[in-house]
Amino acid sequence: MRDGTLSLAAAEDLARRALMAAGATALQAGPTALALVRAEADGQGGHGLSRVPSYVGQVRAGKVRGTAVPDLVDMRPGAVRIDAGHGFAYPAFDLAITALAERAPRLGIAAATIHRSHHFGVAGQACERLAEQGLIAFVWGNSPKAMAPWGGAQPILGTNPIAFAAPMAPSPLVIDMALTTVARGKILAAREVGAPIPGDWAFGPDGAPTTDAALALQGSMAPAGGAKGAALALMVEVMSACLAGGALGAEASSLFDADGGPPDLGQTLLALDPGPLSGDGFGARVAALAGLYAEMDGARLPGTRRLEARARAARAGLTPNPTLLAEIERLAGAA
Ligand code: PYC
Repeated sequence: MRDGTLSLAAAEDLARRALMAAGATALQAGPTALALVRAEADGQGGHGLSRVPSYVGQVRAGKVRGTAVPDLVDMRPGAVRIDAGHGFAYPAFDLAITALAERAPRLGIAAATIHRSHHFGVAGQACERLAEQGLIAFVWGNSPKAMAPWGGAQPILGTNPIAFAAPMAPSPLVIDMALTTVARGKILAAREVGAPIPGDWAFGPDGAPTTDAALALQGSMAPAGGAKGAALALMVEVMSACLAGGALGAEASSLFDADGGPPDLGQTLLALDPGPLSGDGFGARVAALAGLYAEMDGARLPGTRRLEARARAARAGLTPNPTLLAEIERLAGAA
């Protein structure tokens, strides 16, 4: 380490050791540390190393079962159901990705649901890994309540991210979005410094738009795209909690603290082989579409900034906030 800068391998090792010191097995800690470091490298700090202290607290409290072994049940040739066992989501995602990468090319299409699950971080990561293997992928996952239905005032829907990826040269096209206008972390940060928030980020407890961060945190997050975002969040709830058999966002415990029982969230992955469905023309059509973006001044394909951040992190390493780094080192027994 130099000036608080860590290589990606060192950051992964540190996060893994912090999780294992709390009681997580290598099977749980390994994929979790890797996913957090990938998120951090991709510029998604809210799903990155900042999660280590709260993950550690949840393992210590038993809210996350650090010894869980995800279990896959074959329901149909193209349908698998995975029990994450109240462990971290990432080992269950590894199992799902391996199963879909084998089944979708053979069957044309395959799906996996994950239940008794937890925070799954950057939704696009799983889709990207499937797209790297030549598959189109979708992921839907619910999260604890943060957003009211359109017209209502009480939050019952989560941020409910949806992600999509497709094979494309030189890197897969990845589209990944939570369905709130902004991440809750931005409102927390505004409250910390007593700053107002833009009027389209959140509603107060009375359902009216607010610029007061403290009121917003007692109310609900604004859906991205108004009524359409709220409707998409409902779709995600059906595709994840209902389809996988998990807790609704309205029922799930927080992903940030060690209070309450396991959040019991659900996630669904769908993989399609574009070859047979497109008469083998998919790659050429996607290249033509990407070409239209490349020719237009100012047009940016989704994911461009993510790839730039990733390349920078691979070259220069990660420089986490010094207080956070000291805390993770303490948790890992390295300081
Ligand atoms: O991006 O909001 C999000 C999210 C919630 C759970 C996993 N990702």
